[in-house]
Amino acid sequence: MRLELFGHPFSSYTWKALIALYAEGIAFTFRMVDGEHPENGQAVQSAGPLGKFPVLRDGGKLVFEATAIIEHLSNHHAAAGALIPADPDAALTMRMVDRVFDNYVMDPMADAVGEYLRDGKNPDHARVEEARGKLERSYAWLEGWLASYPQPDHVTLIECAAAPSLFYADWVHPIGEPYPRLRQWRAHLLQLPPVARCVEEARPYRPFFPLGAPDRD
Ligand SMILES: N[C@@H](CCC(=O)N[C@@H](CS)C(=O)NCC(=O)O)C(=O)O
Repeated sequence: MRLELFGHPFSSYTWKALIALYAEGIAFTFRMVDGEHPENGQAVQSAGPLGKFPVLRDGGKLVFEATAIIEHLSNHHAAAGALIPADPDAALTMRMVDRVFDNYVMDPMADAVGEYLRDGKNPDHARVEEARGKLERSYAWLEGWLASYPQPDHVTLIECAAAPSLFYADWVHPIGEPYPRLRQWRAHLLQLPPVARCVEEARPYRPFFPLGAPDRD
């Protein structure tokens, strides 16, 4: 049975799953989660506790959490070892870095965006500054980490996590000149075909970015 991915083209976590699907050439049907497709929203609500997307439907199984979706694709649909290495220690390191992108890049980015969604004219500036401070610390850590990251010639869990989180984080708190490796890697990631496809599919929704989308990327 054909896989189905429930999500939205402007959603960073949807990108994370889409990048893996595109990179591995896995056939699937995209199910848009929006007001015009309430049945898709219902499927998402039935999967996890907070009704977040993306959600993957594989036959009778619903998989939520973007990382778990990539683990599922790696186990059942992708080339062996492509998304996540078979070696347990290498896989552990990859999962650790995946957590860095979700917890310390995506989360503070989403916190800042959430403030503007809550009240675009009157965001809580202290909370926005706190989120920016966390992003700055993450950028500094990633700059050091990149010095020894052997950038693979294929997409792994790390590229799936890094591309959307750095794409949007840079819109919230630009990656500054002290981080040349991170700036270069973000540009490199955005040019990877599976990522470039997500960027283009999301482009029509840029006017909805609560802080205002910059005129680049
Ligand atoms: N931990 C989740 C986070 C997913 C998430 O935050 N998704 C956002 C879209 S990027 C969402 O569902 N937003 C709608 C909502 O929170 O109701 C994952 O890794 O998939």
